[in-house]
Amino acid sequence: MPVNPRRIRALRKESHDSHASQSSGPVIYWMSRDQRVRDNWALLYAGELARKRGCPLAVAFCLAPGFLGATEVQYRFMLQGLSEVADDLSARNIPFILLRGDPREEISRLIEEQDACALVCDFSPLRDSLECKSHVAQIIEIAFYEVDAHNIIPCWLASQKQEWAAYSFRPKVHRLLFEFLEEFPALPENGAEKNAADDLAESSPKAFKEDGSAAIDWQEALDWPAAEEMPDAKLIAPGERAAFRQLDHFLKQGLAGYDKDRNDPNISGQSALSSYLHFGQISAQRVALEAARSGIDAGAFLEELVVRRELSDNYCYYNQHYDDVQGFPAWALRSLDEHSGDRREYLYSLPELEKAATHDDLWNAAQQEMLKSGKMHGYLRMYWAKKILEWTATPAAAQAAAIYLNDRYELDGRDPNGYAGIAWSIGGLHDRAWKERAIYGKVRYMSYSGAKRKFDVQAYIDRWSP
Ligand code: FAD
Ligand code: FO1
Repeated sequence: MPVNPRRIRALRKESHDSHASQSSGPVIYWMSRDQRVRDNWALLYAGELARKRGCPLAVAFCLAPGFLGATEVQYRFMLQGLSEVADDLSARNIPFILLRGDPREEISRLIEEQDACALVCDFSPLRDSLECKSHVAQIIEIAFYEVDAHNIIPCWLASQKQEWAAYSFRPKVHRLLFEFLEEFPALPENGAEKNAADDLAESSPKAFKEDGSAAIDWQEALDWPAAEEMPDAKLIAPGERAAFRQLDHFLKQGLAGYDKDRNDPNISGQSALSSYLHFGQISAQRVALEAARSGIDAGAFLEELVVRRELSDNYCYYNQHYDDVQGFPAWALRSLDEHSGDRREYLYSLPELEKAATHDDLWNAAQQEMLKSGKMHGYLRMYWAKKILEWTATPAAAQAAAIYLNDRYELDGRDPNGYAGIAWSIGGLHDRAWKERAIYGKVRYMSYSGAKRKFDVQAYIDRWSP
């Protein structure tokens, strides 16, 4: 079954006067956001193109140091996942090429070196990623296609404009789910083109060790001083297989109680899939299919996984100010501005926040949870970001601090969900106006006493305080 053409858009059409149409090289899938072999529409489409053209398929990943403030911790998680990707591709005779440097240069050089006949990439709404692809599209001469392999409904189809809230986005999503929430076909092997693929693997930069195994030495690959961040962090296991184990565990143990338990930070009531989803180590569409087939009422979970998650992509794609205060809705920006002169009882510097050294033991515990596990509980992320608004000089400073900490310490950070979640907490994005109060204006407020009514705050503090 061919990939639904509505998932694909051409970033550069094939020009028949160029040498590209006679090229004998591979179709290259430039993997970035969707770092998996199973259930990957971009990889499936690249395979489809390769079969049609009778040429081999290869996958390239360009390791770009310092991506949006990520540290060694996140790179290690990502590279361990990529090592599994390389193994799984190798089992299907598909070469995996690990590049290092600026993708603008590295991808175009690879195309030339390999005499590639077409390029396929996955989709991200983030600025750097869009700019990078648009640059590559301008300098290469072969056909270049983008496939939204991250969202169930391609971001540009789900809505053609920025949606103001879940209520306006939800009906659009539900209408299109019928078409897009479909089962994935299996990925065929590089078959008749195997010899060409072997040649390509021989000549391409090595993502494989001398013994032929595909493991990536992340330390070697990173080649920059080890970061001091999160030295004792106990992180979840990386990779596609670990992601499937977590999904299985959640379907059996967590889904039935999700609606009730997800807001209690003392219970593992959430799916804990966000880091796997962020790095594309599991497909949201696979998670949605399995949840929908489980026979359990998955409505509340699918609302988060599909509507809220894809709404974040919608925000970042259509609002170029997704990470500054200009991205906030006008009512919130105006209201925050009116309260910009309000007295702040506490003012903390970024290092004080970073070290979890505030007067608020619940906030400190949430910050510690992030430092020690690479994942703060969802309920506390809202409280955490809102308190930063209360304790910094301006909403802009609060947003910048929240983004810095979120992107540096969360495994799932540097994601549209993070920029939207922070803009929701600090700037009223996708929310409505609430009762006006100091500093927050009409932006929704959250309090320590409110948290105490929801869950056992002391138990959480005892668990995460040093
Ligand atoms: P579950 O509750 O099991 O949900 C399943 C999936 O649905 C999540 O993995 C995620 O992909 C999606 N989802 C859940 N809640 C939301 C939401 N509110 N908005 C959009 N998608 C959602 N999420 C990130 O993935 N990365 C971030 O950097 C991030 N930063 C956040 C910062 C703040 C201030 C706030 C308020 C929220 C942030 N979120 C972020 C959204 C949400 O808190 C996390 O996705 C969720 O807690 C991850 O845990 P889980 O996978 O166990 O979620
Ligand atoms: N994608 C890449 O193509 N190359 C990278 O070096 C890279 C690093 C990276 C580090 C942390 C992180 O959270 C994501 C990273 N990604 C990288 C993935 C991807 O580009 C992003 O997830 C998307 O752009 C987010 O929309």
